[in-house]
Amino acid sequence: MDAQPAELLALAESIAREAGEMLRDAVDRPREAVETKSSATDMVTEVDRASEELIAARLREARPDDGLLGEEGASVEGTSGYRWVVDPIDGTTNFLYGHTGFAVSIAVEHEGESVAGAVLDVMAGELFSASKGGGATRNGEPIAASGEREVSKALVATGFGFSPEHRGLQGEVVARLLPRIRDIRRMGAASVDLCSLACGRVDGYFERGLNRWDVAAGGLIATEAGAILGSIEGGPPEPRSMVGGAPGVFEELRSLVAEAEEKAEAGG
Ligand code: LIP
Repeated sequence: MDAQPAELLALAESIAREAGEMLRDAVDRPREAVETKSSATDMVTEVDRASEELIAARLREARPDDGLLGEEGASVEGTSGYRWVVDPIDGTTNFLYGHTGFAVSIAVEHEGESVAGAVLDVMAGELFSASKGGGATRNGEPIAASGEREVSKALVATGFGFSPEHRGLQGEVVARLLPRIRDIRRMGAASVDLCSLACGRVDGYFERGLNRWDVAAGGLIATEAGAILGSIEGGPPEPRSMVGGAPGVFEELRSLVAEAEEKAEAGG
């Protein structure tokens, strides 16, 4: 059944708040990883699973014909043309260590494109939201990407994958970029990085090796706030190759990242 983006967004926000309350309670209790996934440092907790179960149950109640893709295994085909894409805790390592900067990320796609999304930065109490064509907000107030126009003054967020063999190269890319930009921020959750880009807390962002659930909501929020997103190679953004920037720095930053990767891979 067709739905207005505003209705879908309200549902995403409401469920993100409820899941966020669960996480806020859980962060004050003993936490432990119950399983690792792609590597020994790619961890999952019972709270990741409980959060995804809660979100899936609320979505099933409200939109039983929609599809669902969740990081921790939730998967429903659906028949409505809408699919919900969920990261029940984005920044699981932050959550496990009691760091700030973990989030609930809930997006809904229509025919493969995000049409509404909400990211709740739990410890900051900041709910970032956007609907396609409707702009982006933080706690209901409009947000916009920064006006920075000089890459040398750009504050850039990034993240690293879990596979040891890739992390060395990713570290080399950062080392090559550092003299060319203001500074790097590694905050630990792609959705929070993208929302930071959306509200001008960073001027740029890049990362390789993400998944759809990491970027489905934050990517919409960033573009609705006026940021530009693309792939490091120069095409449209994709989870495996993501770069974003304020309009004044995007293309130069993308080019710098691509150049740094090429030199790092060549051992130059
Ligand atoms: C995280 C991403 C982050 C990346 C981390 C991790 P998770 O997702 O959001 O950008 O750098 O390594 O993959 O695993 O916490 O949901």
